[in-house]
Amino acid sequence: MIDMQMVFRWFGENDDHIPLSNIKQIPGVTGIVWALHDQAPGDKWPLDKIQAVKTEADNYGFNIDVVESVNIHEDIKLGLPSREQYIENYKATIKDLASVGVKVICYNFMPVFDWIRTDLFGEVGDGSTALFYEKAKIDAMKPEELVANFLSNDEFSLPGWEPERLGQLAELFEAYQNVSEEKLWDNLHYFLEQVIPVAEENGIKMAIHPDDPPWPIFGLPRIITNQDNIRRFLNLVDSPSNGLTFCSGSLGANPENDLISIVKEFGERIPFAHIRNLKHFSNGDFIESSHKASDGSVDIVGIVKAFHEIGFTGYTRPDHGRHIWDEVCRPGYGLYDRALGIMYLWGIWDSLSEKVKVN
Ligand code: DNO
Ligand code: MN
Repeated sequence: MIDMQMVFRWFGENDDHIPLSNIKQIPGVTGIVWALHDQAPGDKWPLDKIQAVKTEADNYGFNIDVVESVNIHEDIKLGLPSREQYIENYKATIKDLASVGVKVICYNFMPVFDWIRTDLFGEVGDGSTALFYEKAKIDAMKPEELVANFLSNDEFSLPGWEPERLGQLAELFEAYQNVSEEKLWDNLHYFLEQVIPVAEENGIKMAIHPDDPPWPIFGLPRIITNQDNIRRFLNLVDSPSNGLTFCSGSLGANPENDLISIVKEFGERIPFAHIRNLKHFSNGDFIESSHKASDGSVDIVGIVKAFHEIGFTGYTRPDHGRHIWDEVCRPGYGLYDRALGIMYLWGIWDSLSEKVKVN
């Protein structure tokens, strides 16, 4: 049988404290998940920079099959006339990525903010820290305060939190006044109708990442939030190139989401999976916990079993980890806990496989 393919997010030579030589020592990792993090959303990615990442990865025998993310310009999400140029740039980037062998492009369609937490270093309870979401704090907070908190973490850049873009917060919020949930669906549909045929022609699977967390915040609509909405999304353009990044942590932040049922229903349309755990509290807070099922509220074992059962051969990454063993790292993206997570995922996976290949 063909296994799932384990990949590891890497922020690039200049921006990641983890060298590829270390990633090479994590068992079973065959590729890096990458992006050109210095490109603003909407830019066409320069081909020479794309090729440079490919060359670096080649030096370590890693594939570069998965890109996370090519971010979507706000004008596309807003449905402004200026979206046309940004969509053209997106198509050109898809073609160039395909030219170096990229197979999957992860992206999201969340207005203004990407992932949201209140504390990047919440106490897990075992002496480690992790990304934490405090409901009451968000409910009482102004978006400006959240941005100030996030951007004061200046040692490492945070994915999806570009200071230049978030400097225009008031204008962005103003522009979204006219964008209801239904309007956001329309704008997503418009984008997909233009981009998916280009993805198809170039052998690329687009894989939308669910909203994290999966509910509206600060009055901004969020639509990739649950099983019904994922079904609606996949039907907007019914093509294998229009897929889902399954993220157990994002979807699992809402205890009402049945994650195993989501894997079973949409398995064929999931080219890429993020598998991680988190722990819910009764007041609506949650903290990211170790991957071990009993450390959190997400049935990681059941999820891996479901993927195994459907014969999943797509790409998987451990997504975020805790900050352990005094590692100084980008929040959520340390080496140690993500490596532990990978070994847990492999342990479950191999124990389900009838015949494990030994050397
Ligand atoms: C954060 C990530 C997100 C994710 C994007 C995908 O750690 O999970 O920034 O990459 O939402 O587009
Ligand atoms: Mn994720």
